[in-house]
Amino acid sequence: MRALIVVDVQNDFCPGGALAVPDGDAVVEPINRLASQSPFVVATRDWHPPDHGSFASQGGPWPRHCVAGTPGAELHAGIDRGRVDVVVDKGQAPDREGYSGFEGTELKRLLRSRGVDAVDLAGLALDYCVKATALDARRAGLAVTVHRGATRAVEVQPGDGERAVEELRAAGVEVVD
Ligand code: VGL
Ligand code: ZN
Repeated sequence: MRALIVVDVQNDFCPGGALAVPDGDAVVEPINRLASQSPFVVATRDWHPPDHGSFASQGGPWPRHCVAGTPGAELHAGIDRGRVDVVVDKGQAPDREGYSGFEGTELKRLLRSRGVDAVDLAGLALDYCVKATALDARRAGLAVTVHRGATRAVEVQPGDGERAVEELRAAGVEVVD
């Protein structure tokens, strides 16, 4: 059984958002296509407390983003919510990065309980939360396919997206267009 994991397609990661990923909203249409062909769809949300340790105000690397309950933390309005079976919120512990959808969540148990043995991944950002979620999915023993055209990278450093792809492939993740 396959599942699609849609990673963090939230307003704050899209153009105009607090931590906009270049061209971030371009993932919406390909994700809706993937979701329409997927028997089970999970959407993760970065869902931080207002004093999250990753925020610059707390000495972290990022501007304040995806504060739980704010409009910036909502899924992009273009995502077909009717296709999303479960929303998993992550990044809630103030002192942990929480990039991976598996970190501090029920995601592994959820997939197990549905008999999922293979996951398709898409969303934002390729070089952070998509990568971390894909690597944890491999560690959980799942077959993992990342749909690169349905992701975008932050690229704090130019080339981070390409390096993420290499790291994923080295870990046994299939990366397709
Ligand atoms: C993310 C930076 C900070 C992501 C989340 O979703 O890739 N990146 N928090
Ligand atoms: Zn975050």
